[in-house]
Amino acid sequence: AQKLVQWDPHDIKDKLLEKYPPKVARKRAKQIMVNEALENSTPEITANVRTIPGIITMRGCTYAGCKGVIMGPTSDIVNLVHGPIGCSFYAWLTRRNQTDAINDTNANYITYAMSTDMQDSDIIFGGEKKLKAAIQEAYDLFHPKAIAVFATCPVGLIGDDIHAVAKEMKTKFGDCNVFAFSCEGYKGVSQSAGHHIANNQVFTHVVGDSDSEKTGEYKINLLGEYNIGGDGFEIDRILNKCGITNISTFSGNATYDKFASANQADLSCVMCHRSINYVADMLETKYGIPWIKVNFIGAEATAKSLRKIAQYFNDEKLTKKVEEVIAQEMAPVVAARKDVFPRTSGKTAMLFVGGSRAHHYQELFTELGMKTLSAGYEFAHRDDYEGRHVIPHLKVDADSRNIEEIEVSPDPQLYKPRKSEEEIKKLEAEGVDFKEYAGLNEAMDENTIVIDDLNQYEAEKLVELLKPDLFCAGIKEKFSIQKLGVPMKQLHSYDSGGPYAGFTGAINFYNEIDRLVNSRVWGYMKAPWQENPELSATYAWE
Ligand code: CFM
Ligand code: HCA
Repeated sequence: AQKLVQWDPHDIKDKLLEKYPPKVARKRAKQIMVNEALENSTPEITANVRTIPGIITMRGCTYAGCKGVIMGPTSDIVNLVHGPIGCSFYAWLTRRNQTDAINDTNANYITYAMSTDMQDSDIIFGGEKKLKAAIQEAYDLFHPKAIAVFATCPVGLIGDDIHAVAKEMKTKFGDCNVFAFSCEGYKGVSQSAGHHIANNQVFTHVVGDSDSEKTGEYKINLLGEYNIGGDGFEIDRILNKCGITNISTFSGNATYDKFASANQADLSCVMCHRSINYVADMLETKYGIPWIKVNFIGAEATAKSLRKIAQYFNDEKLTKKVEEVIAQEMAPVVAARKDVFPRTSGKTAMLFVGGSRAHHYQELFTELGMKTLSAGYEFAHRDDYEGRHVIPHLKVDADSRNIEEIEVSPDPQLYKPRKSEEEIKKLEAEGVDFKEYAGLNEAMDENTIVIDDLNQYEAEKLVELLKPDLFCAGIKEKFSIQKLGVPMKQLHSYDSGGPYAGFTGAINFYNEIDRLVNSRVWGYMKAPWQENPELSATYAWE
């Protein structure tokens, strides 16, 4: 196996910046961090700032974060895009968020791309009439429980009042909730602002609106799980086996009624902190539902998360059941790991994904004995890198028209669990940290390189310099990396694979990664630096 014998992360950082004009290099330097222990401080990374114009970023826009990420997986809400057709077309079934064909309302609009198809004349004379007509058409066709309206860039620029239209139509129908999102793509610096706009509106317009009572001994919400490649199905399978009732996932395989019932849970479990942590806080503040951090990516992490849930409920029957399930599910996982480990251990990986997977997937690579050389997020905030020591927040006003960045420190008052303080202290003394959240920097080894908002140029340069055995990112990176002779695994869409969550998911992942990093096909390819040795890296390999 290839082994890096010379590794100076500072030198790598310099080489990544070498070609930039001085001003760009200065800015990018703050977003490239060598993960090392400093004498008096920890290294800080700049995150959640505007991409420098001219750079080909891996990021998406605010509309993508709102319409695609948070609301995209909802099955029985009509998601209507107010804008030119391209915005709808390019968001059509690209995220591999799976749904049950049949849900509690027997309605599933997931395969549709619904849009007002704005034309030049609508941009000049205003598009509100067209929007009203489209909402009416959707209502007449489907009689849905809810219609959600999404604004794309031109709508904000011409000033259509989508909230007034939504309100008017909701009043007119009486039996259909209509609400809108001012999620124009240009707002904010990335998808992250879109998550916030979506979550705020769901909390304001939907949560608490269910008229049916949810039953179950241990009722949880699963926040920040989007059922990509069926991950959510696997997590639900495990939770059901343990006797834990997941009443509402935000938003994998979600239905209107599931969102609406979130206020009935005993506990919220946060999976993707980046996209949703504030909903957990809002559920706690308004309804007194405490929350814990979980992670179901990685078999060990899954077991740990199940134990954490059981510890929260502090119930002997549940603890026993959880241990039984873990023992049963772990047996085939361990066997699968034993099989691939001799072939995967010692291999190296790089992970650049949106806001939490670059961290979560390191669990699976660790289980395979693989080392992550470099990783980073597209749009995370500093708390995702540094843990819950800093909480930069986006403040969005009630109808999501204005967004503003504020930085606040963690507010201990926000944590008001139903358990008594004494009980909490006792459990904490036993090593339970209900709000445990380590950032990416803390999770990674010394002398690795953490990079925020990686771009196309730096991705190729990194591969050329460090020649990892595997590169993980999204579709825009897929083929440029493979042309360098390095296998590439999509950790957004999972290519056509998955699930990778939970126990069955871990086995799927082990086998796929084994095949990828040991395939001989890459050896037949010539990367540019192999064809032209003068391009070759100055690093020695053995
Ligand atoms: Fe959370 Fe996600 Fe992610 Fe994300 Fe995304 Fe995604 Fe992602 Mo793509 S919510 S931050 S905005 S885990 S869509 S399911 S894969 S970038 S790392
Ligand atoms: C998004 C969605 C995305 C894109 C993935 C990719 C996803 O950010 O708009 O670039 O391959 O997971 O589908 O992150």
